[in-house]
Amino acid sequence: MERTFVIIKPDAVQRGKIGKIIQRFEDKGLKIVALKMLTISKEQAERQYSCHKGKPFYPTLVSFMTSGPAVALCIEAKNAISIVRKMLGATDPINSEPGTIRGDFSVDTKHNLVHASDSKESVELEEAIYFPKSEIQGYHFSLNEWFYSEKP
Ligand code: 3AN
Repeated sequence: MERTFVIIKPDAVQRGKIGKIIQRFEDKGLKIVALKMLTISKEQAERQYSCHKGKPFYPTLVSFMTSGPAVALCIEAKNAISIVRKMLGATDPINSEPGTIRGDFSVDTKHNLVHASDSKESVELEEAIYFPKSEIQGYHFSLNEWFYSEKP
């Protein structure tokens, strides 16, 4: 089973989209295994976006991510990383398809509502910034077998 990490960003919180975004994940059949609201610290944002350090948009990105409360989630499912990235849509809303979260709700790359890890390595790195292992729930999703089979 694969896990991914998601942040509902401060713009989505301010715009009252927390419920709508989480609803999409639940409707898809993804299992939420950790969830919390927090104001991201400068140190957390800098660690998360260390790969963008030095880029022109980096300072704005860090100040935006720390500008107000956000919601962090860990999500588990078969192929969770790719599926959630697809549900988000492209980084630049000019290219994000209608039907995706960014495609439906955003017009600007800086205010694109939601972040999700793009690889197993980034899940490990990002999850550790926001969630101690003790905050990630292991539980059986009783409807799992109606969404997919673990068998080949
Ligand atoms: P994604 O969030 O789709 O993985 P990344 O990792 O390339 O995209 O960028 C991280 C965040 O940095 C984006 N979500 C967006 O908020 C911001 N960002 C990326 N590229 C730009 C850009 N050219 N101008 C402004 N902000 C950007």
